[in-house]
Amino acid sequence: MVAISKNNPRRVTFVVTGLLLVRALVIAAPGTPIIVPFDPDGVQRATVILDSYSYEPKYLIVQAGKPVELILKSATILTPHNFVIHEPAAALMIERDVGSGKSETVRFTPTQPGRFPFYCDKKLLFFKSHREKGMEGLLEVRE
Ligand SMILES: [Cu+2]
Repeated sequence: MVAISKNNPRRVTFVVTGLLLVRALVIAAPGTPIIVPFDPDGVQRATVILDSYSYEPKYLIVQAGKPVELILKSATILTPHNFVIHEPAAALMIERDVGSGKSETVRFTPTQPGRFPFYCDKKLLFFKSHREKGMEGLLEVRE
């Protein structure tokens, strides 16, 4: 009989492969898309909850050429997070820190249609970044 220990390399490989598969599925299907509604002032406004390590909602759809306002609310007690979109080709450059328990508001007007990832690039020492732990989402800009 073969004893199964946590250090069994085949078992570890199996678990790692499984985790990579789950991660691939999560990225392919980033959750139910939320079409960000227009407020009477003409701004597409949504609240996004930042937690360790997630955004909720994590898939936002907005219209190009109209202002967007995202209220970023931290649900954490200790861990600071941020909200980053780094898309220079689409003139979409956002980087906002959100302290634990704090709220921040970002405003921007996306001009180019496309699908742009947003993520938290915080990272503690040699640990994985928050993005690598799953803290990312998708902004889809439609014409
Ligand atoms: Cu974070």
